[in-house]
Amino acid sequence: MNAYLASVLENVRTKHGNEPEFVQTVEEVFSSIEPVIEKHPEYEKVDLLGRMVEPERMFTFRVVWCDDNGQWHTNRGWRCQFNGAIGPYKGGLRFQKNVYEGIIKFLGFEQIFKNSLTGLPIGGGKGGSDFDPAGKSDDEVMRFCYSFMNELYRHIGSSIDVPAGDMGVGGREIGYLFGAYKKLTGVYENGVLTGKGLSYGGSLIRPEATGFGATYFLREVLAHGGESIEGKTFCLSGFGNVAWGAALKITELGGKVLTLSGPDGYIYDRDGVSGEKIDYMLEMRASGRNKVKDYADKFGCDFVPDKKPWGNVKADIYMPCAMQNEIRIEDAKAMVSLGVKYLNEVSNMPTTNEALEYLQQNGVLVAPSKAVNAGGVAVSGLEMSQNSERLAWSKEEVDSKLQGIMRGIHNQIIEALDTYGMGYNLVAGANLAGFKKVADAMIAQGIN
Ligand code: 2IT
Repeated sequence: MNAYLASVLENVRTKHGNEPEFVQTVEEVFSSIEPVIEKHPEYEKVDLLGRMVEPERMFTFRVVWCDDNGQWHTNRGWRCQFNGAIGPYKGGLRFQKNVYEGIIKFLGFEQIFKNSLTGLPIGGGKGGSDFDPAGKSDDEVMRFCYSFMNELYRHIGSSIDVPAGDMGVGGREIGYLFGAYKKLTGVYENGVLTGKGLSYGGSLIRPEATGFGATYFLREVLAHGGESIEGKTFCLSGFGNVAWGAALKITELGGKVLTLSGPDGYIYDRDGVSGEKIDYMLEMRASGRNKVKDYADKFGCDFVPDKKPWGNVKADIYMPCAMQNEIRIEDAKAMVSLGVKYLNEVSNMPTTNEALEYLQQNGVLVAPSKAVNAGGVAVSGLEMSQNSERLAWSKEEVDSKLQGIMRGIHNQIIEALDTYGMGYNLVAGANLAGFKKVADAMIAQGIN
């Protein structure tokens, strides 16, 4: 490996040993960008890579809230403003029990390159809390969100940092966060958050965007090999907003979704998840029970407890839509034995680096999450544009822009691979293309 690249990586490993997810994502990006670093020896003198792995700023804050029984609780909140070279920081907020600095940093780092790939002027950021939304009442969620914003409001703005949702943060939470921001600042600045409801500046297609975008990207990948979604079978994990959007678009384009999963296990529906069964995913999510078994009970299909579909169910295409590191080396081996040909990563970093390497070496075509799931943040970028122009685009307009953006990402990847004389390695191409634009902007702006 290039000596400069290796030394920065070694530094990251030493410094962030207690943040394995962050180290993992840096290793993944750095494993691809060697050709561009070799071509640009001037990067070392200005320590471009050392700068890139250090967030511009990151803060931690106390979030105190009161539950319905009058008991007070203290959680921790974070916002990481990782890289603002190409636009205001942009990225979601994750509310989940297991959130800590390493998760926020890994998501923030991924977000830099993902946002760059969209072609829109948005920098990379991420935030969240170790607040556990499971089983909380609406009122409790509202009090938590107001308290969270009580600190966050001083750090964000439509030209500064624009948070959105991620796991545990959906339309309801964004509504409360927006209400709190407006109350605290006295300004109706609707471009300060995205993923808003339609009645106060949200964009059509934003709820569907991540799943739709992932399916549009896959369509480009399949077309590149002369294939299509029609008639293909799919394994999905998760049953949240992202899996819902993907299931809608896959079925519309003639594919068949065989599985969904939850923390309790996975369902295997041989007839395919379609029609009212897709609508039911929203009901299951809204119930707050967080159990995918409810689907099997309602529609009478198989339920396998405590497992994921990976390596257990044969399908043409795997699309993880749940969380990081859900596909590990043993799953990768089982996938290859089953003859799965495509892994279209939807959730952020769903595959461990070891599993990723194994899959690529054994003929599985992997489309990386920073390209595949970029449709979500891209439509957030479109929401920002609509807010700043004080207008609202139709469903058709947003959807056609989203399709254009996903096609554009695939084209950029191909271009980067051509530039460096590489084959159809989507992981490398996405990293090379995403990185180069941010690098150029940082160099152009000098000491930053
Ligand atoms: O991971 C992601 O790209 C998101 N959670 C969406 C971020 C956004 O700003 O819409």
